[in-house]
Amino acid sequence: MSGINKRNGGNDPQDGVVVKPRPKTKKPSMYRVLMLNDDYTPMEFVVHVLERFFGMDHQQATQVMFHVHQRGVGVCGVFTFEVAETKVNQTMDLARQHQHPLQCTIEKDGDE
Ligand code: TYC
Repeated sequence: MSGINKRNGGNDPQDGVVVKPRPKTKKPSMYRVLMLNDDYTPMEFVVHVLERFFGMDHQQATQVMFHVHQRGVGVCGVFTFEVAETKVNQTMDLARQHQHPLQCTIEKDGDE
């Protein structure tokens, strides 16, 4: 027998098998940012926030604002936790500066 490491006469069926490496990465959990309706925040302010912090065009932002106005709550977007948290803080800080009671919250996205 040639070779010092052959334990089975050089007949191991796994010899030469190339195993595809499985990347040990996980997709990050995703989080929805929800916007809540209230009776006082002006519609134009909500549209402005959706454009400025959530990257929507005017038409999208108007659609989402009306959805929230009519249904009470709506999704502004789905992000990793830190991004979601930043957008919520930016929104609520600006609302506070303008003395609007606008609220948004984060919830874990169901389907990952
Ligand atoms: N309901 C508000 C109004 O009639 C508008 C509004 C929409 C406020 C969406 C908050 O998340 C909101 N002025």
